Amino acid sequence: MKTFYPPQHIEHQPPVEFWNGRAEPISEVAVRVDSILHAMQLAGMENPLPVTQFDLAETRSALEQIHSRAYLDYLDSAYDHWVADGGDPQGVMPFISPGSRKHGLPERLNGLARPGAFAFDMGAVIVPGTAAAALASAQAARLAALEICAGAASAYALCRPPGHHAGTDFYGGYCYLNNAALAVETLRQAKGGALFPRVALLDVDVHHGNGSQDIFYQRADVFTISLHMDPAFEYPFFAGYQSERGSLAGEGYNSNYPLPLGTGDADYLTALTLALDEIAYFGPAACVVSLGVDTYAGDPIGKFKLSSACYTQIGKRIAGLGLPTVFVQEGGYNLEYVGTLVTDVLIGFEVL
Ligand code: OKP
Ligand code: ZN
Repeated sequence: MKTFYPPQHIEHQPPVEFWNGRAEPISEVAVRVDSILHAMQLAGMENPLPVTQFDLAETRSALEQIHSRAYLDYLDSAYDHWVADGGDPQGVMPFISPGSRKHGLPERLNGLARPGAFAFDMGAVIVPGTAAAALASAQAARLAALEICAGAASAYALCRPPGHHAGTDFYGGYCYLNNAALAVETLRQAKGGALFPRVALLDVDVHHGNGSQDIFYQRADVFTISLHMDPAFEYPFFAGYQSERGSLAGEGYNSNYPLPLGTGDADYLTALTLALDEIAYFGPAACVVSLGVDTYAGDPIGKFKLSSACYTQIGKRIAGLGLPTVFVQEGGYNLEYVGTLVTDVLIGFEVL
């Protein structure tokens, strides 16, 4: 399958994140991409295509279908405003939140305060290269989706930074632009909506895809479904519960599978099978997979216990849907194994 990746990701290397009140080194590091590229090469997969020149205006207008303009403008200018108003040049991070939301946003918001209007945590630091990297990462997902529109059975976007925690107008958890949502929306827009009238977005990252859920929460044409660590115990805490089923027209078109910390292969695959049954019942014409491999037992931040043998199975079962599928990279932080776990899923899918 064709693979797209954004070489610009290398300019995005935030120095630190805050977690539990402590400054910690960031798990979402640039060498994750090298691990994946290396494993793909070892597995003899098609050469990944770098996303270099693309039409920024076109990508921006596609992104406006899933993010608010105010948020996209913020992301573009956050670093400059932050530094101009006295913020630490190491990177942009919220240190104040609006508290009461009764007054809307002020007309002119100080560059130091702006992050508080959009960031939901202190884990997605903005450095000078972040906006361009996020844009190229989103473009990789868009190109993978366009492959499917052109008739391919599958495509893979090796996205960095990841995207599933980015919502309509919020960001966090290493995510700035929602790459998978952009892939979904690209499929939906193809041929005036006629090519893929319904699309499923399956999120197998160990963390709940709160951004993806937010973007499609009121829509019936996109079924969002996520398997993840029970948010009562783990990040992102505020969303990912079973009771979140979608609202208005989207009621019934969001489905969450919070699973206990320590979940292993058997219980995971059982839940995945239920999720795939729900997707089949929805009857989509295509599927986008938010592919996180931080479910692995050896992952430094995920708290599931999947064995490395499970990933081929995951790929095979997803292939069982028989749908054109876009894989979009999310998490996976074991630098030694992230590459093979990802290629196991992709190869499992291809050689069903
Ligand atoms: C992003 B993705 C531990 C930091 C944990 C929050 C998790 C962000 C996950 N040192 N940071 O993989 O869903
Ligand atoms: Zn994750």
